[in-house]
Amino acid sequence: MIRALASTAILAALPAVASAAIVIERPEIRASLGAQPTTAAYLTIRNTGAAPDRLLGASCACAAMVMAHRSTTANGISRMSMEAVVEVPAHGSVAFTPTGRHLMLTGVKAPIAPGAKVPIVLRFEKAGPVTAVFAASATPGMGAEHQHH
Ligand SMILES: [Cu+2]
Repeated sequence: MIRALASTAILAALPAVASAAIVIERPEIRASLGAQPTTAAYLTIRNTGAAPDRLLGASCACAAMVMAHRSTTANGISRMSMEAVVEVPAHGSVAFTPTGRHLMLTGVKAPIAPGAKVPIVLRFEKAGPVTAVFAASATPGMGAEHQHH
């Protein structure tokens, strides 16, 4: 009860900025197998507004933690680093794909089956919380690796 009241107060305190400026495209989550405690999600964040915005965090009821990660490859060694803040330029977009940025879910509470619909809340500095429903695919990121413009 206290928790419900507190979150209502937080929502009410958010500035009434049009969250319509942020559009989530092609949300997709990699199905998790068995007791596998981590998985990844991919999407494109499009900012249709005239001002830049920033992704400050994400959360999912399905996992203990959701983080923005970036994979980079240097000298044949790939590594992952966490990005606390992801800039989304005005009239621009940021792609999370299997070869670059991704949302990393850790502490996944139950297996995510192919075809499942998983809501993830993305928290933006200006747009506030934006919920997108991620479709679970058994073949993660297929097609997303090829970016068409
Ligand atoms: Cu990662």
